[in-house]
Amino acid sequence: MRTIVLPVGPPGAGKSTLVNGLQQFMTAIARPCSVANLDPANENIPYNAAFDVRELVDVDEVMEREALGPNGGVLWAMEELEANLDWLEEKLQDCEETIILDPPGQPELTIHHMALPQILQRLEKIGYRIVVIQLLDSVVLTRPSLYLSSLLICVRGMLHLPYPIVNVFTKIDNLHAVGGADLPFNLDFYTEVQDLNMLLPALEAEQDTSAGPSSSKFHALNEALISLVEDFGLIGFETLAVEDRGSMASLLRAIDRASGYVFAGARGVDEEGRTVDGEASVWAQAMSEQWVGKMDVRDVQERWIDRKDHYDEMERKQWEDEARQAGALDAPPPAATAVRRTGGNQKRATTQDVDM
Ligand SMILES: Nc1nc2c(ncn2[C@@H]2O[C@H](COP(=O)(O)OP(=O)(O)OP(=O)(O)O)[C@@H](O)[C@H]2O)c(=O)[nH]1
Ligand SMILES: [Mg+2]
Repeated sequence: MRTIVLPVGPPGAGKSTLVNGLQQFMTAIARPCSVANLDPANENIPYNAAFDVRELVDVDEVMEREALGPNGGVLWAMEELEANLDWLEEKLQDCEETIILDPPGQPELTIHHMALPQILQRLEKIGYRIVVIQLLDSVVLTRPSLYLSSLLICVRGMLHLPYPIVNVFTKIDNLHAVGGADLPFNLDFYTEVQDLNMLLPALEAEQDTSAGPSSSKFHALNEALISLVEDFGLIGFETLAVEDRGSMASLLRAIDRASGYVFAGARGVDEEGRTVDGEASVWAQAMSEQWVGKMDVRDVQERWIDRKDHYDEMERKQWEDEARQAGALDAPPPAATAVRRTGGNQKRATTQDVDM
């Protein structure tokens, strides 16, 4: 069955970057995919687009004609796309089995505006399987109120776009730089949406600072929101550092699970991950069925938060090594060692339990 993968999320969450990353990654593992731009205001498209909504609608012309601002212009343009679904269907017909779309970031589209749900409904009706990827910048983890509102965005998104969904905290490689080292809980607390009541003291402390003495009225609201999210049973989050191959592989696995895509076999890849028409790349083999693929969130924490500098340095040395093997450098590389750490939910203090 043909699958449409649709990353959604606020402006700047990383949709276009992910679309580009998926195209590069899937090309590297010899898996056919098409990507297309659905954002009429997208001026810098980093990927190779199979089609582009700007062929259908010019947002500047819409703004001028309808006397709209940039936001209204994009929403209007999405309505024009909805009114021209035959155009979209025709374009999709020429695409590969997996199609990744890059939509605009207007929050209205995933909250109450009807163009996107109507478009997806029609595509589902004619046989496409839809998978939504809800992207949120991992900076939201650094403030309890941002984290809670992000959970509400996810819940709202699931109601508006009722398809299999993969929730993702993006830019995890940037989290350390924006305060990730000071999080009161380990990463799995946030990705697995564990006992949210534990957030209450930090939430109230934050509200005391920003809203003053009247903030006590928020107590009941906080509790109600937390119980709403918990009752809804939000399943959890993947993490993504788009330039990290392990992270991309792990996310692609999650997307495949959500879409029911059976990897290999039907893709013309033998047991060794060797494609029918070419040599197997390392990643084609790595992504073959034998590979477990899912990144443990504790490893993600280790890599991107607790020991980021150490791993960055290790990776730099690996690249140096690869460059040397390719004949571009002279001196021998220093030894690199893999590390992994185990532990529970409580925030782990430092790096002492690392196996070196
Ligand atoms: N460090 C880091 N930066 C990222 C990552 N993903 C995206 N970014 C950066 O985040 C910024 C916004 O990314 P985009 O992909 O343009 O975001 P978008 O969701 O498409 O934004 P709109 O199209 O405006 O809605 C860019 O500067 C990206 O380089 C990531 O995994 N790590
Ligand atoms: Mg974009």
